[in-house]
Amino acid sequence: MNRRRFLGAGVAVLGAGAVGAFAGPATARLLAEARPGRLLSSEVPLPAAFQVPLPVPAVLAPVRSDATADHYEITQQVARLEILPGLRTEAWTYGGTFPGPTLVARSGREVVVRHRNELAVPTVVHLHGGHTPAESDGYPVDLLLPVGSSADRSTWAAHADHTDHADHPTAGMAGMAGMTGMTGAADRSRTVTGERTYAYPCRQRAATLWYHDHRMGFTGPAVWRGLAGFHLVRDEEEDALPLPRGERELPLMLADRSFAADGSFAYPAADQTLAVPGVTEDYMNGVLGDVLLVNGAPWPRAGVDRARYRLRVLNASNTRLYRLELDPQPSGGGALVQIGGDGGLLEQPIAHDAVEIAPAERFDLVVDFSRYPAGTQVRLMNRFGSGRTEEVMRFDVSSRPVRDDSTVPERLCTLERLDPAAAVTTRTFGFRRSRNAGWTINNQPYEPGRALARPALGSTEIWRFFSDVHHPVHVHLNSFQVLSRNGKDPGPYDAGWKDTVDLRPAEAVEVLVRFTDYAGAYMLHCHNLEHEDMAMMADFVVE
Ligand SMILES: [Cu+2]
Repeated sequence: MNRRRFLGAGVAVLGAGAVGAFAGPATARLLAEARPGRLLSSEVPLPAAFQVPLPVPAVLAPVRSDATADHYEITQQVARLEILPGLRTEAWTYGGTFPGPTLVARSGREVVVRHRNELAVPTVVHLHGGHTPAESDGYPVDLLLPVGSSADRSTWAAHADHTDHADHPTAGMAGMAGMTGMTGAADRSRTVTGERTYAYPCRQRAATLWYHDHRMGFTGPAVWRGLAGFHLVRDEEEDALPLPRGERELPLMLADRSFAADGSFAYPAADQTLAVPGVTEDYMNGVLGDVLLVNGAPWPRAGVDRARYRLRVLNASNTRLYRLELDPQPSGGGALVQIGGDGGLLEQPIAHDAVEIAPAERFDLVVDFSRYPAGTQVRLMNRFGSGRTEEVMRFDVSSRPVRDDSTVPERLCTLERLDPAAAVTTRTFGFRRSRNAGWTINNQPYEPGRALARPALGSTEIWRFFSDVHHPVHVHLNSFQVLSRNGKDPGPYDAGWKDTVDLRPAEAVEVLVRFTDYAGAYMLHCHNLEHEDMAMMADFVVE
């Protein structure tokens, strides 16, 4: 698609938007409560809640291991899954399942994943939260073209292109190397056909990461159709803690989806052939599904012992924000004991009654079900939802006598605190809808190769993000620490190392980030996937 068409789409949306681009103070107050997205209703009857057991994604076995690395292979393929009972849904999957298989990595041991693309569309794999060299980070035009599609590269290139060069046969790939601001470090000749090997050195602490599609302009529909999975990193520091483990450690991928009459995933793409990025006007502020899936199952239930469980909660929804709360609450409250966030363990646990989680954020929570009488049915609620979207899943507390040796120590680890005085500069990034260019950062729609920042390798900077409406802001390469929210202390969900921070309407959040180990072109972007696809991304180049 060319720039003219893209801008045209943006203008049409602005005309229809209920939310103004530059809201005044009164509007801003109204927006402070508003959450993004529009509900897309399914065309099939929704199943009753708590009927299907909670699935746990299988852990992928390496195809081989050597002294320094574990090697994996994943085939991206269409699979017909039974997500709603009695219906078949064609999904785009990693390895035939949704979520994809869970990779379990050891800190300091390299993970090498060979992805083979047997889908009908190009893909890009991003390891979210990974501390990854640029060439394996999933830069959004580093396409992995479908197997056997080499003769047709120019078609895919045009699909990925938001620029004026769409009529040029190499647009979207190597052709972008000629664009303004392109550096040698961001050589855009990394499109390949059939297979790509991503290498993750994994020089990072234990944390809940996830991998998902990141193709420019099409991340929303690709993730919606199923391209997401867990990637856990473990280390000795965490292993030494007496946390719940084994069957009492559950990854929970939250994702809302909608279904068409034939059981397929419904998604309001501007162009159902996915030749043009973005969604129809009504869904410019994001797509909300009316079916809540946990690990790919609608409103599942899980039998639990009267014991502590570690719940690694990931919000893999395109747009939906959740306020998670247990119902009933155990007497005394504080049921959701947060032990970690996006970037791994917190220094000390934080007991929450409720946890607010924006797209792409992770909360590592310990829940002690022995605080409930045997037989209690404990619902995980989403207090930001209504009707069917207010319920997420249910835990059924068993009556069988069990042993639980786990505890949550008062001190979980020693966290390095980044020092604001060490910051060499402060940069400001405004996340706003622009009058003439869709969703933008500093009024600029995304253009590969145009860097909005060039931090020096090894340096620490303060990045200040501000918003018009809700934007969950994600920075690649390094985790950050939240310094302030609206000039005040960080909020209750900002603790520890994070890689995604939720900006509420008309907020300013300052984070401290240190750029380590790898030079090259990386991204910062909104993780509302519809905003991301409609150009709310920017490059930064570490040099
Ligand atoms: Cu956004």
